Amino acid sequence: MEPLIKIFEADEPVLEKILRRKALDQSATAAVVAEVLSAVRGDGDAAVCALTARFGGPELRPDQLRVNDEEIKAAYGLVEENFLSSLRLAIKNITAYHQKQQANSWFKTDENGAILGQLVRPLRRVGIYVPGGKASYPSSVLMNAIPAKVAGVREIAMVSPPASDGSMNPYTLVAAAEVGISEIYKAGGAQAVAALAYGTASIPRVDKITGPGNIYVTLAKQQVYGQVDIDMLAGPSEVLIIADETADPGYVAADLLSQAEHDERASAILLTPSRELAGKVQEQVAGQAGRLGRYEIITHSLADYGAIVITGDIDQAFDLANQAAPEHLELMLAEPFRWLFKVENAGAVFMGHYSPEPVGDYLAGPNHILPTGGTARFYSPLGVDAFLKRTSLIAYNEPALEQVGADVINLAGVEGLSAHANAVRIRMKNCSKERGGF
Ligand code: HSO
Ligand code: ZN
Repeated sequence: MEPLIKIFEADEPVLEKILRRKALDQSATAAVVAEVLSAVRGDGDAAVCALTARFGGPELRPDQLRVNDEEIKAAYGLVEENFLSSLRLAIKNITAYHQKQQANSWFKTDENGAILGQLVRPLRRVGIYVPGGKASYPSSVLMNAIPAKVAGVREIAMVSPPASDGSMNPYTLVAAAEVGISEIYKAGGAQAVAALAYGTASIPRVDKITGPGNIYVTLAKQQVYGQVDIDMLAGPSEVLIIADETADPGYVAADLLSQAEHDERASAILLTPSRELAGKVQEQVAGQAGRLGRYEIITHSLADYGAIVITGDIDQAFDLANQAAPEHLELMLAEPFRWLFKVENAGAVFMGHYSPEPVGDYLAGPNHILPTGGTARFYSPLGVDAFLKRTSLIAYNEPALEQVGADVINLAGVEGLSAHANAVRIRMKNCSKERGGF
């Protein structure tokens, strides 16, 4: 029988496919998404409701799209007390972490008295997408909403797909209420993204859409980008572990499995120079997997996107990891801080033997909305900055303008823009205002 997770040598060409997952051809899905977007753009709420029903959701009237206060109150009655206390601990830690990301406006005056500065302002209104159905994650409510709140966003509209009976996941509703979100809509998929981007009678449009979703959601975000801003294009989750012989094979296997259970297309990779560890992890994966609830998903994802790779040394492991640019990078090494300088591309790094990735998924504090599919080469985790924008400030006075006027006029002259030159010349002392500055 094939092992659940295979062992490879670092130079095997097949690894290329696993380490650098290519995006699937999505043109057919993109065409469906484009139709959905244009339907919502044209018909607003009516299209949102019709599409919700067409894709297996409930029959809703436009006035039922928004979750009402009674539904939120009822949700509190459906969740356990220990969920609430764990959620509140997560909110506390995630808020404290993101508060450290707050950026301030600044001003500086130079020797001529010119003041330069940068105003930092929150976006006014954002939309957060929270998956429902098979992947319903209240934790993602916190990870979207808390940085937005810390940034000072005034209006947060949350969308999440309703169950087929029209109800919403109570844990998701309670998580939203706990972080102060009261504007929640029963809408999911590309139609929800379209409503947020273009606006409908019931769902006013937003300035930015954040949060992960399925492929329809991701492609919809891609297509509305420019109309609104988006955070990133998120794909299936990934973990890449670099381990030496000090790692506990049971821990390594458990962490690989914790990521593989997310999705058939999730990826879980171990890079290690220790052949002995590799063999033991392979055994542990087999031993632990059978006891897990999502065994089917795990076997698929490990077969296609799982690997244990024997590297020549730890340096080679870091080279491969930087090429893969994983969403989550775990360093199960004797001295992880000694190796940290090697990390170039990763969404989040988990250090040592007691930082399993799920602790970061839920409540350590950093965001779990992270770049996937190699995009950690250029994207950062979702954070407060995603909900802020900058406005530049220039405040010259007369002596400051005198000082640089000739240089502006020179540069404008080269560009053939005489009106630009004149806007400066007209203000300069040695230049007659009556003559309009020329
Ligand atoms: N590991 C996922 C986030 C998550 N895990 C939510 C559990 N719930 C992507 O970073
Ligand atoms: Zn997770």
